[in-house]
Amino acid sequence: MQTVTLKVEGMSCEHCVNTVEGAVKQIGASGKIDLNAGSVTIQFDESIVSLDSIKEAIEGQGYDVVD
Ligand SMILES: [Cu+2]
Repeated sequence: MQTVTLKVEGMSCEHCVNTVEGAVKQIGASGKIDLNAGSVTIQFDESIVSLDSIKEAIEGQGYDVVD
């Protein structure tokens, strides 16, 4: 299990939290969002899902993954 914290721009409210968490969950990872920090801490199993696909899932919802 890997844990990675990503900076994500554009999250501003509880709706964003649900959207991003849902997108991450849908591809088999779990994400915890810190709105104040603008970050998402992701836990995932590399054999199931790649970090790239997690970033794509978040960006697919209209948010920018900065790093
Ligand atoms: Cu929002």
